Amino acid sequence: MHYNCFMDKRITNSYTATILNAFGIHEEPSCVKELTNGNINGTFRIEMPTGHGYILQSVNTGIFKDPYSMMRNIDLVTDHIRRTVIAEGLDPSRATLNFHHTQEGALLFPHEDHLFRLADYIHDSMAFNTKADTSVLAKAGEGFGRFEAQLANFDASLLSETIPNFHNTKLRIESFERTVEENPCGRLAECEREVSHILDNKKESSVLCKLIENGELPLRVTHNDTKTNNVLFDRNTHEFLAVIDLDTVMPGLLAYDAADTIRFSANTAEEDEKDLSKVSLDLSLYEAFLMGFLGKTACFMTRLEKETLVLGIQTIVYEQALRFLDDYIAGDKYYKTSKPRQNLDRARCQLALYDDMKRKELQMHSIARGIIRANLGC
Ligand code: GN1
Ligand code: MG
Repeated sequence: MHYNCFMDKRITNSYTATILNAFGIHEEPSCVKELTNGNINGTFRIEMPTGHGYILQSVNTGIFKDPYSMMRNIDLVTDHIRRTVIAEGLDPSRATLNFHHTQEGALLFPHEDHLFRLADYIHDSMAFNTKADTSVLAKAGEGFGRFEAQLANFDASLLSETIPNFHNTKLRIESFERTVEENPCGRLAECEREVSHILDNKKESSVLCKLIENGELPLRVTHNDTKTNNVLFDRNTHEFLAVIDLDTVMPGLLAYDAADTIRFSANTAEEDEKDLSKVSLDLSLYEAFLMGFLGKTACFMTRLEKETLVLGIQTIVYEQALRFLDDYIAGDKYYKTSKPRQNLDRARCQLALYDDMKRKELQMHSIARGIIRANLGC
Protein backbone atom coordinates (compact mmCIF):
# COMPACT_ATOMS: atom_id res chain seq x y z
CA MET A 1 0.00 0.00 0.00
CA HIS A 2 1.40 3.41 -0.91
CA TYR A 3 0.67 6.27 1.45
CA ASN A 4 1.09 9.96 0.76
CA CYS A 5 3.20 11.85 3.30
CA PHE A 6 2.17 15.26 1.96
CA MET A 7 -1.12 16.78 3.00
CA ASP A 8 -2.94 18.08 -0.03
CA LYS A 9 -5.48 19.92 2.09
CA ARG A 10 -5.03 22.09 5.15
CA ILE A 11 -5.04 19.94 8.25
CA THR A 12 -7.89 21.20 10.41
CA ASN A 13 -8.51 20.80 14.12
CA SER A 14 -11.45 18.48 13.49
CA TYR A 15 -9.50 16.33 10.98
CA THR A 16 -6.77 16.02 13.63
CA ALA A 17 -9.37 15.18 16.28
CA THR A 18 -10.39 12.10 14.21
CA ILE A 19 -6.79 10.89 14.25
CA LEU A 20 -6.32 11.64 17.94
CA ASN A 21 -9.50 9.70 18.61
CA ALA A 22 -7.96 6.58 17.03
CA PHE A 23 -5.09 6.96 19.52
CA GLY A 24 -7.58 7.09 22.40
CA ILE A 25 -7.47 10.88 22.87
CA HIS A 26 -10.98 12.27 22.84
CA GLU A 27 -10.51 16.05 22.97
CA GLU A 28 -10.34 18.51 20.10
CA PRO A 29 -6.98 20.33 19.77
CA SER A 30 -6.77 24.10 20.18
CA CYS A 31 -4.10 24.55 17.49
CA VAL A 32 -2.45 22.51 14.72
CA LYS A 33 0.62 23.83 12.95
CA GLU A 34 2.74 22.27 10.20
CA LEU A 35 6.50 22.12 10.95
CA THR A 36 8.54 22.40 7.78
CA ASN A 37 12.07 21.59 9.01
CA GLY A 38 12.20 17.93 7.97
CA ASN A 39 12.56 16.80 4.36
CA ILE A 40 11.04 13.36 4.64
CA ASN A 41 7.82 13.05 6.64
CA GLY A 42 4.89 15.48 6.99
CA THR A 43 5.06 16.86 10.57
CA PHE A 44 2.48 18.76 12.66
CA ARG A 45 2.58 20.20 16.13
CA ILE A 46 -0.70 19.88 18.02
CA GLU A 47 -1.61 21.87 21.08
CA MET A 48 -4.38 20.79 23.38
CA PRO A 49 -6.54 23.08 25.56
CA THR A 50 -4.84 21.49 28.60
CA GLY A 51 -1.43 22.77 27.40
CA HIS A 52 -0.23 19.24 26.46
CA GLY A 53 1.44 19.02 23.05
CA TYR A 54 1.75 16.25 20.47
CA ILE A 55 3.77 15.71 17.31
CA LEU A 56 1.72 14.09 14.55
CA GLN A 57 3.52 12.71 11.51
CA SER A 58 2.42 11.39 8.17
CA VAL A 59 5.09 8.79 7.38
CA ASN A 60 6.90 8.75 4.03
CA THR A 61 6.43 5.15 2.90
CA GLY A 62 8.24 5.90 -0.38
CA ILE A 63 11.51 6.03 1.58
CA PHE A 64 10.57 3.85 4.56
CA LYS A 65 9.12 0.90 2.68
CA ASP A 66 8.45 -1.11 5.81
CA PRO A 67 7.03 1.44 8.26
CA TYR A 68 5.85 -1.26 10.67
CA SER A 69 9.41 -2.58 11.14
CA MET A 70 10.62 0.99 11.49
CA MET A 71 8.13 1.62 14.32
CA ARG A 72 9.07 -1.69 15.94
CA ASN A 73 12.73 -0.56 15.99
CA ILE A 74 11.74 2.78 17.49
CA ASP A 75 9.55 1.08 20.09
CA LEU A 76 12.38 -1.26 21.18
CA VAL A 77 14.96 1.51 21.34
CA THR A 78 12.82 4.09 23.13
CA ASP A 79 11.68 1.45 25.59
CA HIS A 80 15.28 0.58 26.40
CA ILE A 81 16.22 4.25 26.87
CA ARG A 82 13.18 4.81 29.07
CA ARG A 83 14.21 1.93 31.35
CA THR A 84 17.82 3.16 31.44
CA VAL A 85 16.91 6.72 32.43
CA ILE A 86 14.37 5.60 35.04
CA ALA A 87 17.20 3.60 36.65
CA GLU A 88 19.28 6.82 36.62
CA GLY A 89 16.46 8.75 38.30
CA LEU A 90 15.71 10.96 35.26
CA ASP A 91 12.31 11.96 33.89
CA PRO A 92 11.55 9.42 31.09
CA SER A 93 8.95 11.69 29.48
CA ARG A 94 11.71 14.14 28.48
CA ALA A 95 14.53 11.66 27.85
CA THR A 96 13.18 10.00 24.72
CA LEU A 97 10.31 10.10 22.26
CA ASN A 98 7.11 8.55 23.54
CA PHE A 99 4.87 7.21 20.76
CA HIS A 100 1.20 6.47 21.35
CA HIS A 101 -0.59 3.22 20.55
CA THR A 102 -3.98 3.16 18.89
CA GLN A 103 -6.89 1.56 20.71
CA GLU A 104 -6.02 -1.64 18.76
CA GLY A 105 -2.45 -1.47 20.07
CA ALA A 106 -0.75 -0.31 16.85
CA LEU A 107 1.84 2.45 16.54
CA LEU A 108 0.57 3.51 13.11
CA PHE A 109 -2.90 4.56 12.04
CA PRO A 110 -3.84 4.45 8.33
CA HIS A 111 -6.35 7.16 7.51
CA GLU A 112 -7.46 8.10 3.99
CA ASP A 113 -4.21 7.89 1.99
CA HIS A 114 -1.91 8.70 4.94
CA LEU A 115 -0.18 6.65 7.59
CA PHE A 116 -0.03 8.55 10.87
CA ARG A 117 1.96 8.22 14.09
CA LEU A 118 1.67 10.27 17.23
CA ALA A 119 4.25 11.20 19.87
CA ASP A 120 4.19 13.52 22.87
CA TYR A 121 5.85 16.87 22.32
CA ILE A 122 8.81 17.08 24.72
CA HIS A 123 7.87 20.13 26.72
CA ASP A 124 10.23 23.08 27.25
CA SER A 125 12.71 21.64 24.77
CA MET A 126 14.74 23.29 22.03
CA ALA A 127 17.11 22.31 19.22
CA PHE A 128 20.00 24.33 17.81
CA ASN A 129 19.05 25.19 14.23
CA THR A 130 21.78 27.76 13.80
CA LYS A 131 25.06 27.25 11.94
CA ALA A 132 27.06 25.09 14.29
CA ASP A 133 29.84 26.58 16.42
CA THR A 134 32.15 24.71 18.77
CA SER A 135 29.76 24.84 21.71
CA VAL A 136 26.81 23.52 19.65
CA LEU A 137 28.98 20.74 18.22
CA ALA A 138 30.28 19.75 21.64
CA LYS A 139 26.68 19.55 22.91
CA ALA A 140 25.50 17.58 19.88
CA GLY A 141 28.46 15.22 20.34
CA GLU A 142 27.54 14.73 23.97
CA GLY A 143 23.90 14.06 22.99
CA PHE A 144 24.68 11.45 20.36
CA GLY A 145 27.39 9.97 22.63
CA ARG A 146 24.84 9.63 25.47
CA PHE A 147 22.41 7.98 23.02
CA GLU A 148 25.10 5.44 22.04
CA ALA A 149 26.00 4.87 25.67
CA GLN A 150 22.35 4.34 26.70
CA LEU A 151 22.11 1.68 24.00
CA ALA A 152 25.57 0.13 24.41
CA ASN A 153 24.11 -2.96 26.10
CA PHE A 154 21.20 -3.29 23.64
CA ASP A 155 21.40 -6.23 21.21
CA ALA A 156 21.43 -4.49 17.82
CA SER A 157 20.58 -7.73 16.02
CA LEU A 158 17.01 -7.28 17.35
CA LEU A 159 16.60 -4.31 15.00
CA SER A 160 15.69 -4.54 11.35
CA GLU A 161 17.39 -2.47 8.68
CA THR A 162 14.81 0.20 7.91
CA ILE A 163 16.65 1.05 4.70
CA PRO A 164 18.48 -2.16 3.76
CA ASN A 165 22.22 -1.78 3.12
CA PHE A 166 22.04 1.93 3.97
CA HIS A 167 25.77 2.14 4.76
CA ASN A 168 26.94 -0.86 2.78
CA THR A 169 29.62 1.14 0.94
CA LYS A 170 30.67 -1.90 -1.12
CA LEU A 171 27.15 -2.45 -2.49
CA ARG A 172 26.74 1.27 -3.09
CA ILE A 173 29.96 1.23 -5.17
CA GLU A 174 28.61 -1.70 -7.23
CA SER A 175 25.34 0.08 -7.85
CA PHE A 176 27.24 3.29 -8.72
CA GLU A 177 29.25 1.35 -11.30
CA ARG A 178 26.01 0.11 -12.88
CA THR A 179 24.60 3.67 -13.03
CA VAL A 180 27.82 4.88 -14.68
CA GLU A 181 27.66 2.00 -17.17
CA GLU A 182 24.03 2.78 -18.06
CA ASN A 183 24.45 6.57 -18.10
CA PRO A 184 20.65 6.90 -18.37
CA CYS A 185 20.47 10.69 -18.82
CA GLY A 186 23.66 11.32 -20.80
CA ARG A 187 25.19 13.24 -17.88
CA LEU A 188 28.41 11.25 -17.61
CA ALA A 189 30.47 13.48 -19.90
CA GLU A 190 30.34 16.38 -17.43
CA CYS A 191 31.42 14.35 -14.42
CA GLU A 192 34.09 11.95 -15.62
CA ARG A 193 36.70 13.43 -13.30
CA GLU A 194 34.46 12.93 -10.28
CA VAL A 195 33.60 9.37 -11.36
CA SER A 196 37.33 8.50 -11.60
CA HIS A 197 37.92 10.11 -8.23
CA ILE A 198 35.26 7.82 -6.72
CA LEU A 199 36.56 4.71 -8.45
CA ASP A 200 40.19 5.44 -7.50
CA ASN A 201 39.27 5.31 -3.80
CA LYS A 202 36.91 2.36 -3.80
CA LYS A 203 39.33 -0.13 -2.27
CA GLU A 204 40.03 1.83 0.89
CA SER A 205 36.37 2.74 1.27
CA SER A 206 35.38 -0.95 1.33
CA VAL A 207 37.72 -1.83 4.20
CA LEU A 208 35.12 -1.30 6.94
CA CYS A 209 32.58 -3.49 5.11
CA LYS A 210 35.14 -6.34 5.17
CA LEU A 211 35.76 -5.83 8.90
CA ILE A 212 32.00 -6.02 9.52
CA GLU A 213 31.68 -9.15 7.35
CA ASN A 214 34.50 -10.79 9.31
CA GLY A 215 32.83 -9.89 12.61
CA GLU A 216 35.83 -7.77 13.65
CA LEU A 217 33.85 -4.56 14.23
CA PRO A 218 30.71 -4.69 16.40
CA LEU A 219 27.36 -3.61 15.01
CA ARG A 220 25.76 -1.26 17.50
CA VAL A 221 22.56 0.76 17.47
CA THR A 222 23.24 3.77 15.26
CA HIS A 223 21.08 6.79 14.57
CA ASN A 224 22.19 7.50 11.00
CA ASP A 225 20.92 11.05 10.79
CA THR A 226 23.10 12.86 13.32
CA LYS A 227 22.34 16.45 12.47
CA THR A 228 22.81 18.86 15.35
CA ASN A 229 19.09 19.75 15.28
CA ASN A 230 18.14 16.15 16.04
CA VAL A 231 19.26 16.65 19.64
CA LEU A 232 16.89 18.30 22.12
CA PHE A 233 17.98 20.39 25.08
CA ASP A 234 16.14 21.98 27.97
CA ARG A 235 15.02 25.39 26.79
CA ASN A 236 16.22 27.12 29.96
CA THR A 237 19.29 25.24 31.14
CA HIS A 238 20.50 23.89 27.74
CA GLU A 239 21.01 20.51 29.42
CA PHE A 240 20.78 17.49 27.08
CA LEU A 241 17.34 15.87 27.00
CA ALA A 242 16.87 13.47 24.10
CA VAL A 243 17.88 12.41 20.61
CA ILE A 244 14.98 12.56 18.14
CA ASP A 245 14.22 11.57 14.50
CA LEU A 246 14.68 7.86 15.13
CA ASP A 247 13.48 6.60 11.71
CA THR A 248 16.90 5.48 10.53
CA VAL A 249 17.90 3.84 13.81
CA MET A 250 19.36 0.47 12.83
CA PRO A 251 22.44 -1.70 13.31
CA GLY A 252 25.61 0.10 12.22
CA LEU A 253 29.11 1.24 13.15
CA LEU A 254 29.65 3.71 15.96
CA ALA A 255 31.87 5.75 13.61
CA TYR A 256 28.94 6.42 11.23
CA ASP A 257 27.16 8.61 13.76
CA ALA A 258 30.26 10.70 14.46
CA ALA A 259 30.93 10.85 10.73
CA ASP A 260 27.69 12.37 9.59
CA THR A 261 27.70 15.29 12.02
CA ILE A 262 31.31 16.04 11.14
CA ARG A 263 30.59 15.75 7.40
CA PHE A 264 27.68 18.14 7.63
CA SER A 265 28.66 20.54 10.40
CA ALA A 266 32.46 20.63 10.49
CA ASN A 267 32.70 21.52 6.79
CA THR A 268 33.63 25.20 6.45
CA ALA A 269 31.22 25.40 3.49
CA GLU A 270 27.61 24.45 2.76
CA GLU A 271 26.85 20.94 1.52
CA ASP A 272 26.36 22.14 -2.08
CA GLU A 273 29.06 24.87 -2.21
CA LYS A 274 30.23 25.46 -5.80
CA ASP A 275 33.39 27.35 -4.84
CA LEU A 276 35.52 24.41 -3.75
CA SER A 277 38.23 26.69 -2.33
CA LYS A 278 35.78 27.36 0.53
CA VAL A 279 35.47 23.66 1.40
CA SER A 280 37.60 22.23 4.22
CA LEU A 281 37.45 20.35 7.48
CA ASP A 282 37.38 22.76 10.41
CA LEU A 283 39.58 20.94 12.92
CA SER A 284 38.30 22.93 15.89
CA LEU A 285 34.69 21.92 15.10
CA TYR A 286 35.88 18.34 14.55
CA GLU A 287 37.61 18.38 17.92
CA ALA A 288 34.61 19.94 19.69
CA PHE A 289 32.23 17.26 18.41
CA LEU A 290 34.60 14.42 19.33
CA MET A 291 35.13 15.84 22.84
CA GLY A 292 31.39 15.49 23.43
CA PHE A 293 30.95 12.20 21.59
CA LEU A 294 34.04 10.27 22.73
CA GLY A 295 33.56 11.69 26.22
CA LYS A 296 30.56 9.34 26.49
CA THR A 297 31.71 6.45 24.28
CA ALA A 298 35.50 5.98 24.54
CA CYS A 299 35.14 3.80 27.64
CA PHE A 300 33.20 1.05 25.84
CA MET A 301 34.71 1.25 22.33
CA THR A 302 36.81 -1.71 21.22
CA ARG A 303 40.45 -1.21 20.20
CA LEU A 304 39.58 -1.63 16.53
CA GLU A 305 36.66 0.81 16.79
CA LYS A 306 39.09 3.42 18.09
CA GLU A 307 41.66 2.67 15.40
CA THR A 308 39.12 2.84 12.55
CA LEU A 309 37.24 5.93 13.74
CA VAL A 310 38.98 8.31 11.32
CA LEU A 311 38.63 5.86 8.42
CA GLY A 312 34.92 5.58 9.28
CA ILE A 313 34.49 9.37 9.12
CA GLN A 314 36.30 9.56 5.77
CA THR A 315 34.33 6.59 4.41
CA ILE A 316 30.99 8.26 5.12
CA VAL A 317 32.12 11.45 3.33
CA TYR A 318 33.22 9.32 0.37
CA GLU A 319 29.94 7.36 0.42
CA GLN A 320 27.90 10.57 0.49
CA ALA A 321 29.86 11.91 -2.52
CA LEU A 322 29.10 8.67 -4.31
CA ARG A 323 25.38 8.81 -3.39
CA PHE A 324 25.01 12.38 -4.67
CA LEU A 325 26.93 11.62 -7.87
CA ASP A 326 24.99 8.41 -8.47
CA ASP A 327 21.74 10.35 -8.09
CA TYR A 328 22.95 13.07 -10.45
CA ILE A 329 23.89 10.54 -13.15
CA ALA A 330 20.61 8.66 -12.59
CA GLY A 331 18.57 11.88 -13.07
CA ASP A 332 17.98 13.29 -9.54
CA LYS A 333 15.58 10.61 -8.40
CA TYR A 334 16.35 10.39 -4.68
CA TYR A 335 17.41 13.73 -3.23
CA LYS A 336 15.21 16.77 -3.50
CA THR A 337 16.95 19.48 -5.51
CA SER A 338 16.17 23.18 -5.69
CA LYS A 339 18.63 24.22 -8.40
CA PRO A 340 20.08 22.67 -11.54
CA ARG A 341 23.13 20.37 -11.06
CA GLN A 342 22.73 20.59 -7.29
CA ASN A 343 23.51 16.90 -6.79
CA LEU A 344 26.68 17.32 -8.85
CA ASP A 345 27.67 20.36 -6.76
CA ARG A 346 26.96 18.39 -3.60
CA ALA A 347 29.09 15.48 -4.86
CA ARG A 348 31.99 17.79 -5.79
CA CYS A 349 31.81 19.46 -2.40
CA GLN A 350 31.91 16.10 -0.58
CA LEU A 351 34.90 15.01 -2.69
CA ALA A 352 36.73 18.23 -1.83
CA LEU A 353 35.99 17.63 1.86
CA TYR A 354 37.22 14.03 1.50
CA ASP A 355 40.48 15.26 -0.05
CA ASP A 356 40.95 17.77 2.76
CA MET A 357 40.35 15.02 5.33
CA LYS A 358 43.05 12.95 3.63
CA ARG A 359 45.45 15.93 3.86
CA LYS A 360 44.58 16.37 7.54
CA GLU A 361 44.57 12.67 8.37
CA LEU A 362 47.46 12.81 10.85
CA GLN A 363 45.87 15.69 12.73
CA MET A 364 42.50 13.90 12.72
CA HIS A 365 44.15 10.83 14.28
CA SER A 366 46.10 12.74 16.85
CA ILE A 367 43.06 14.77 18.02
CA ALA A 368 40.91 11.61 18.28
CA ARG A 369 43.64 9.67 20.12
CA GLY A 370 44.18 12.48 22.63
CA ILE A 371 40.47 12.66 23.44
CA ILE A 372 40.15 8.87 23.71
CA ARG A 373 43.14 8.73 26.07
CA ALA A 374 41.58 11.40 28.30
CA ASN A 375 38.22 9.60 28.45
CA LEU A 376 39.08 5.94 28.94
CA GLY A 377 37.12 5.91 32.18
CA CYS A 378 34.08 7.88 30.99
C1 GN1 B 1 19.12 12.69 3.67
O1 GN1 B 1 16.77 14.42 4.31
P1 GN1 B 1 17.84 14.35 5.34
O2 GN1 B 1 18.73 15.55 5.29
O3 GN1 B 1 17.35 14.02 6.75
C2 GN1 B 1 19.61 11.25 3.74
C3 GN1 B 1 20.93 11.18 4.50
C4 GN1 B 1 21.95 12.08 3.83
C5 GN1 B 1 21.41 13.53 3.73
C6 GN1 B 1 22.36 14.37 2.90
C7 GN1 B 1 17.07 8.60 4.58
O4 GN1 B 1 18.82 13.10 4.98
O5 GN1 B 1 21.41 9.85 4.50
O6 GN1 B 1 23.16 12.06 4.56
O7 GN1 B 1 20.11 13.53 3.09
N1 GN1 B 1 18.59 10.44 4.41
C8 GN1 B 1 18.14 9.32 3.83
O8 GN1 B 1 22.01 15.70 3.01
O9 GN1 B 1 18.56 8.89 2.75
MG1 MG C 1 16.16 13.17 8.75
